[in-house]
Amino acid sequence: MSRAVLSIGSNLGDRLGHLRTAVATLGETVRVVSGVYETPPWGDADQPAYLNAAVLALDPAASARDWLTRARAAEQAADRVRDPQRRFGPRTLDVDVIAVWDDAGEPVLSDDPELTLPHPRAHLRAFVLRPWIDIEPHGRLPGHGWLTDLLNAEPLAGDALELSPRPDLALESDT
Ligand code: PH2
Ligand code: MG
Ligand code: MG
Repeated sequence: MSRAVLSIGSNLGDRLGHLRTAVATLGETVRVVSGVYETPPWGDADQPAYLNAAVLALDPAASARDWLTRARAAEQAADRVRDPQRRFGPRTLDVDVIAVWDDAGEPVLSDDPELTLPHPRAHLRAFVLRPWIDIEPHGRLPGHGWLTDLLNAEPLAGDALELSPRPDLALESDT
């Protein structure tokens, strides 16, 4: 299982610095990094705006679980503190495994509650799909279809208009 799309987001402290920590922690697996978007908070309005981006990572040896382990390691590196009372609340760094493909290019499907694949809410989140389109313009979300179709149709089309590209905030991989 070798290819993963990860969504990264931050809305506390040094937001860009935390996204950079994510890319640095994922290290050599990182192949492409999207642009950075400023996005209104989804799910819980009473929190600061997020910076969001997406990462395409490759590692022929990695299982789907390995991507989750790496995502958590990156969150730890940004001193993420989880608030069990506020599932969609503010965070220094969130790294979500959105989709994984195996060596044959087939999407990995999982209904494990700890790692559901594809991510069960990705098709509802413009802040996930818009950065992903940057790095895979012809990408598909397994089970849902073309990324561009999802983003351009309701219910996401309105949300997509509220995302602001931040070309002044570049996220480059050092690797
Ligand atoms: N993440 C959340 C909750 N709400 N809103 C935006 N704009 N971006 C996020 O990454 C985000 C959110 C929980 O993971
Ligand atoms: Mg998340
Ligand atoms: Mg998360």
